[in-house]
Amino acid sequence: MLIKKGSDILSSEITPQDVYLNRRKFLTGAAVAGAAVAAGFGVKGLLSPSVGASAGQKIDGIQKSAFSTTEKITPYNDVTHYNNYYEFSTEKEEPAGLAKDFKTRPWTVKIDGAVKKKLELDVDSLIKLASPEERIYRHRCVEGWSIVVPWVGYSLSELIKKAEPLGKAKYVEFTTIYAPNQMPGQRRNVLQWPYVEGLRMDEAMHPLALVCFGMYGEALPNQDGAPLRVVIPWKYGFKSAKAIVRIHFTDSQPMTSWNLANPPAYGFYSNVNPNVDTYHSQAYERRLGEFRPRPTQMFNGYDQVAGLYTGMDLKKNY
Ligand SMILES: Nc1nc2c(c(=O)[nH]1)N[C@H]1C(S)=C(S)[C@@H](COP(=O)(O)O)O[C@H]1N2
Ligand SMILES: [Mo]
Repeated sequence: MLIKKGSDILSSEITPQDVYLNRRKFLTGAAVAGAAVAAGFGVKGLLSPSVGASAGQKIDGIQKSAFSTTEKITPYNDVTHYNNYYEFSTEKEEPAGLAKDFKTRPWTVKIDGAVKKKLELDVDSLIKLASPEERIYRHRCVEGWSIVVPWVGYSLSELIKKAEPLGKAKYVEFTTIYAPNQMPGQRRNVLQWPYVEGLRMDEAMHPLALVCFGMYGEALPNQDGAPLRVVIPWKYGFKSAKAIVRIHFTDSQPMTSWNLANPPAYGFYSNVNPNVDTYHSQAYERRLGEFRPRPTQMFNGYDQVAGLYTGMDLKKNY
């Protein structure tokens, strides 16, 4: 078997409150250590000028978006030191360090399958295809924590349109880079590699679906998915694949890494839904940095997507 049973994976994901609290203490320590390094070297990235060409670089000309929430933004240090990124580690504190030297340039994104125009785009030209917007979104992990992040990107539909999808393109599949020499997690069979996630075409075309290359006004840090990821705010976090190298259009529903690992826990749709418990109860969530659980909202509060699911039983199509 190449794939571990779902139960093996899930045991590493459970975050009881005591563990959570210890991690919070850890995060505070990490912030101090990070500050010391920054102070010592003055310039970010001075240690490895050839890698992560633009990680942390300021993005110019960012427009505000009407889709942004006015809720309190989660501190940068939490969002960059508490990550799910199994290509690097199943421990949330580890991707920040392990992804430090990950090479994000040169980087090509292939757009293919059921499209009129197959494209191979250098990531820096892809980024320039539309003007960057700041989208402050709630982001809900299926494990029960949530964050509010000022992502930078543009609607995925803008990119999809450039490839002119054919009528038979009913689904879109996103594939993360496969680079086991750089990604230690890919040398272990915790998930099927490369990481694959997917959306139905109308979901991908919804203006809320974001192709993302920055956050907090700067290029994405490696641990958050540099150089390019998607952010689908009404779905659980794992639908938002990081470090994408391929966008592929198909006529049938793609198999996804998480669904393969544990079908009862991770459905294809994975819309945030407090009424459907997957492996974890989904009724409440805890915002990073807060202690009082808050009720989870249907579609993570993004009611404007409800029309995509009219007539569907969302208990069956979890
Ligand atoms: N390639 C890849 N993408 C991924 C993951 C991953 O392990 N690998 N984890 C997912 C999960 S479970 C979550 S919650 C979000 C976390 O994004 P963040 O670290 O930027 O908060 O990334 C998603 N995208
Ligand atoms: Mo997640």
